[in-house]
Amino acid sequence: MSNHLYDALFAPHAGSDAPFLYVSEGSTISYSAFLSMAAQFANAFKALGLVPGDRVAVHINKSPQALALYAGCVQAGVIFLPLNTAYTASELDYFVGDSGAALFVCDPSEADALAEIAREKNCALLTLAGDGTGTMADLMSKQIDTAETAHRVENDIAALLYTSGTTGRSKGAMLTHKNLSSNAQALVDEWRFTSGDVLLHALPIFHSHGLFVATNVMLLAAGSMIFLPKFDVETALARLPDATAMMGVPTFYTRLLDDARFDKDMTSHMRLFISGSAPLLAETHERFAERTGHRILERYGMTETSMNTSNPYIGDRRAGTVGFPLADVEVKVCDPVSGGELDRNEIGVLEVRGPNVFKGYWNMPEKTKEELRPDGFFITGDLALIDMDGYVHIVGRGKDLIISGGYNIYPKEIELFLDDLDGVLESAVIGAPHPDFGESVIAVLVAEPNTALDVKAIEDAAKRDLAGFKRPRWIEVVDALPRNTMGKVQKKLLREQFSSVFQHEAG
Ligand code: MLC
Ligand code: AMP
Repeated sequence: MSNHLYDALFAPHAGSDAPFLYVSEGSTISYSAFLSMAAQFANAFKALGLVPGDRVAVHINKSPQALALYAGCVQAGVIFLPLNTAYTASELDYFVGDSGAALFVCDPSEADALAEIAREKNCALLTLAGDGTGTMADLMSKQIDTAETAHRVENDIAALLYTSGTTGRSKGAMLTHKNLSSNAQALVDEWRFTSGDVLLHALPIFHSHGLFVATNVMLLAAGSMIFLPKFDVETALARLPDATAMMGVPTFYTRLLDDARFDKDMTSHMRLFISGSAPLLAETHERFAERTGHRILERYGMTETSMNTSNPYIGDRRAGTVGFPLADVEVKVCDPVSGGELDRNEIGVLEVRGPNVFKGYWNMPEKTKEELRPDGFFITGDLALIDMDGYVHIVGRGKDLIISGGYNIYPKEIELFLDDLDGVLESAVIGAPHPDFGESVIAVLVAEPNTALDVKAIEDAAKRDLAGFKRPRWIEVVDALPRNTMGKVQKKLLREQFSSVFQHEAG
């Protein structure tokens, strides 16, 4: 049976003994071994009674098995829903409930804490640890290693990726088989990936960057990946000599530059360094070029669209720009009020259209309508201009968003959480420049009348309920929030006031 994404990314590797994943030194997983694991997962889903279109939520550590579980979902036609490993139980409760997941796969260490959520949501709970053990692993190991591939067409949903929203409620972006296959193809072509490439893969695999940009591209190119559980400078430096390319968020590159061993000699064999998910400072781009002789190739994308633009592989990679639209992707800069297209060099909201643009938000037709125009253009919420040479510059955000180390944080979500705490009258959450994470989170709080705020209790509550990267790293208690004549909190003033609080934090 035909399955659009499986046929594009996985089926061509049947019977191939070529290396796919270099796990630790000396341990390699071939393409055929990987496909066998995927088929066992697909059979395990069937054994659990899952049918195409069901959602499988996963909250597990990065491992070859975790990646094979994604492949198994595609083969079985079930929708893959990966979740940030930093999420706490109270955050997970929403995703499992909203998606109506039929199966929730978590790390064994958290199975007890999540059992109640699974029971309430009427969803099966199985476990998979980073070392490949757990009840999901037990079930899959009992299955045969070939599976029937479920019939899926271009417009069927392959994955549901939650992205936070300005209203504080996360939205599940529905990504279709065609969204993912077309974007992988455009990137392989643009970046010239081939079966000779070895990608240093140190990104998490629960987001678009590590899962789709990195993994799907390498699958399509039939290349291989040095598959690291997470990014750390020591391991990256040790494994870099075996790689030809690397993808990362800007924090990866600033951390590497902070290490004197990272120099021309260490990188002379590399073909390509790619950056995205957050703005790469022009200064970092230049420092990198000076130190290594390589110009980092910066690209721009979003969960809802996968990748939209890229600096050129051949040609001028310009610092501070995100390059040109990818093949088949249209971009335009529009007036935020009228929606009319603006001229070159004028700043407005970036809109994109193409086969990469998602199908809409899960169970949120109204939200979908607000952001996806009837003619197919998606309103990104990013402020941009297109210069006279056609390069796109992301110059700011129309949406209230903080990006810390490549993770998005929507202030509204944190404000709703803080406002609910004892003694807090109101709060404003802002981002400030951070030398390691690019930006980091500040909470400005106002206490209820005649109340002394217990900041330690607030920190403890944040630790319990919020993923680590979302927690305010600086809390300030003030008498009142600055407001304009309309009563709106003037975050710009707060950003100015607290702009240097992280200045001296080490990377
Ligand atoms: C971890 N911590 C962070 C953080 N990551 N704090 C702020 N911002 C972050 N990004 C906190 C933890 O909660 C913990 O806090 C402490 O730092 C140490 O945790 P760690 O796991 O050891 O951190 P570290 O390994 O240093 O992680 C930093 C990082 C990682 C930059 C390597 O965050 C990372 O891999 N980021 C990549 C994000 C990414 O893939 N984004 C793509 C999104 S897709 P405490 O208090 O508990 O000690 C997308 C579309 C597109 O945006 O265009 O690509
Ligand atoms: P996410 O919601 O995690 O998909 O994050 C997408 C957002 O990250 C975009 O809307 C941009 O604001 C930002 N982003 C991604 N890549 C870049 C980049 N190269 N430069 C600036 N911002 C970026």
